[in-house]
Amino acid sequence: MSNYFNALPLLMILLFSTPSYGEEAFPSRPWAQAEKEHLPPGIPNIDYTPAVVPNGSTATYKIVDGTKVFHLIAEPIEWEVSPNFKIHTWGFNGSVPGPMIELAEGDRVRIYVTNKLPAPSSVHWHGVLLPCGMDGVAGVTQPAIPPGETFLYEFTFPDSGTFMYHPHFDPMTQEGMGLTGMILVHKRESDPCKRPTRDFAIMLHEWNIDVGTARPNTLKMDFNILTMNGKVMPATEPLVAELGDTVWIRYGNLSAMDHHPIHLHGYSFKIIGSDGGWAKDPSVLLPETTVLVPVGAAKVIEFSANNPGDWIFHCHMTHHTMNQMGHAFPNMVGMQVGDFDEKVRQLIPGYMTMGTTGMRDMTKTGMPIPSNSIPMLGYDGPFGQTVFGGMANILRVREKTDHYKDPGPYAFPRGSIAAPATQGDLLKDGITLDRQ
Ligand SMILES: [Cu+2]
Repeated sequence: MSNYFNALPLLMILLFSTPSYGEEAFPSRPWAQAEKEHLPPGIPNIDYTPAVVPNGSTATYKIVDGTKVFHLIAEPIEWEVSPNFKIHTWGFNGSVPGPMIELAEGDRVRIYVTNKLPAPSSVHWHGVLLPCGMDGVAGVTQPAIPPGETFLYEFTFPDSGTFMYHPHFDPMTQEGMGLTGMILVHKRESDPCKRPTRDFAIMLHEWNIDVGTARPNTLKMDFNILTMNGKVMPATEPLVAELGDTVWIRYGNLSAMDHHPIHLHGYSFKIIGSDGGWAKDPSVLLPETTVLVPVGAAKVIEFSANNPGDWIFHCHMTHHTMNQMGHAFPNMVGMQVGDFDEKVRQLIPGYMTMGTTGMRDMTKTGMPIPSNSIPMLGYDGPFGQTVFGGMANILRVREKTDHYKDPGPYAFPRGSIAAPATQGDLLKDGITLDRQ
C-alpha cells in the first residue's frame, strides 16, 4: 500500500504536466502579434533572380497581409533515386530534399508544418536568426508536433543567406530518412547585373540501402548511396551556364556522418558564403577547386563561367562515387584466375570472376543483380562509361545558351581531345616505350 502513496506525487506531476497544444497553452501568441520589422514581400525577378534546384523544386506560397505563407507536410513517400531504383522513405511535400524555400531578406513568413509521419516531429530553421520560440527544437523550444497535427511558425528572415530546414526530433531517423530542405534568402538587389547570373542549390545526403531493398537503414554508419538533391549520377540533372555568367552553387549537407569535399573541374572558385553569412571582402579569399561541406553546414561558391566544356563536379571521397558497392566484397585486384572461370562456367553458364583489375568489370557484367539495385551505375558519356557515379554531376558551359535545359555532351574543338599517341609523336619527343 505504501508503494502507492510513494508514487502519488509522481502521478500528480504527470497529470498536471501533460502538454496542451490549445489556445490556452499560447494565450497571446506574442511573437505573431508583435510589430516586427519586416519588408514588403520580395518579388522574384524584380528583387532577386530566382535560383535553380536541379532535380528539385521551389516551395510555392501565397501572400496574406504582407506575409508569405508556406505549408510543409512531413510524410512517408516513395522516392526515385535513379531510374529502376525507388526507395520507401520520408520527405517534405513528396520529395527528398523537400522543396526549397526561397525568399528575400526582410520577408516575413508563416510556415505551417503538418506531421503525417508515424512519429512526433518538428522543424528547425538551420542558420536562421530568429526568436527562440520559433527555433523548432522539440522539448526545448516547443512540444514535438504529434502525428496528425499542424504547427505554425511565424518569423521574419532578417538576413540574406543560405540556410536549411530539418526536424529537430530523433534526427538519426528523421534527417536520415531524408527530411531535409534548403532555404535561400536573397539580397534585395534591383540591378540584375549585381546579382549572380545563375544560382544553383544542391543538398548533399547519404543513405545505407542494402542491394535489393527499398528502406534506408538509418542505424548504419557507413553509406552506399550518396546523393545530390536526392539523385545519384547519372540521374543528376546537369547544371547549364553560358560563357561569361557569374555562377553560384550553394551546397547544403545534412548527411548523417560524412563531410563532403566537392571538387569542380576546370575552374577555381571562391567560397563567398556559408550558413553563417557572407564573406565581407571576396577579393582576399583564397581561390579553391574543392569546397569542404561539413555535416550541418552550407557553403556558397562563386566563379565566372569562362571555360567552355563539360566539367564534372563530385565528392572527392572515392567511396562516395561508387553506388552500392558492398564493403564486404573481397579484394580481387591482382588475382590470377587461370582456367578457374572456364571450370565454373561448366556449372554456372556465363560466370566471370570480377574485380581482378578493379571495379570496372562490375559495370559491364551480365551477371544478375537483385532488382531495385544500382551497384556501379555510372555515367555513359560520349567516350564510354565513367566507372564513377553517386555524389557527382556535370556543369555544362556553352558559348550561347539562354535556358537551363541539358544541351547534351560538349562538341569539342577539333584536335583538342586526348588521343592515342602516334609513332610520329613518340619519335618527335623522344619517348621510348621500352624501359632502359
Ligand atoms: Cu562525400
